[in-house]
Amino acid sequence: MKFDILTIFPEIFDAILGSSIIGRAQEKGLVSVDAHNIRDFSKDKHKKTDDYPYGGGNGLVMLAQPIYDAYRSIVKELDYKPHFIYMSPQGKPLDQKLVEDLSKHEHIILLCGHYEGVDERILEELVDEEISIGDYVLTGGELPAMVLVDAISRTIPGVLSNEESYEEESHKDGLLEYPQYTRPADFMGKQVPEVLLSGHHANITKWRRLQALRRTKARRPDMYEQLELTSEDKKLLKNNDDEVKE
Ligand code: 4FD
Repeated sequence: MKFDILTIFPEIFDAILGSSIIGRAQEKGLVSVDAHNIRDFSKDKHKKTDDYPYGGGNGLVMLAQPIYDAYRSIVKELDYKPHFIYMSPQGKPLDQKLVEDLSKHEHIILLCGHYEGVDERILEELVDEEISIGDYVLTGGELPAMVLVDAISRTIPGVLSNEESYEEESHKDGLLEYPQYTRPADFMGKQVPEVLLSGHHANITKWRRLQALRRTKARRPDMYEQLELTSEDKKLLKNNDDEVKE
């Protein structure tokens, strides 16, 4: 998976994505992340990348020309068109399903906007998809781009080790994760649930499923509504509806 990022702050990508799991994935050749400085493509003597909006108003708008030339420098030697994504609060909300769909692309270009956004003509000409990481506004699209790179990269086979595995985790089957415990069995007088120490694997599986169902119902009623409960799930909930805590 190849990511090319168009940004006015390329340094912050090297610092964050160069370390830890994504850094290791880059060394293994499973992922490559290249950040390109839009400012390098400015034709202005002051290397300007933005200007006042036509029609007036607050803030600045990013110029089309440096973004377009940065884009051309990436695609000029390619015989295909990479998937072009613009990170913006106006975009389609990101979820795990969208992450998995995006991971099917071999090559993604991410545009990070600033100020009041980007000249609309760039969006019409280049953008395949506008994506938002949530309903809040940040000072730039760089953090959202990093979120997207991280979320996509960890779905690529070989990026996560067995210990970190992508199987059986939050949002995979539309359920939140069950609670986890590790040593010691007693922490400040609080005990690990007995069933987890029992060694009875069928009971442990049932307990975890019940916890995941309850937690999803309590914290994410929107997700719970979308679930198709199996007859096993219904039995589990019915047999335990006396001891609800959450
Ligand atoms: N919620 C997000 C993306 C970008 C951003 C920007 C227009 C502001 C939040 C275009 C206005 C980009 C998000 C930069 N803030 N800020 O994904």
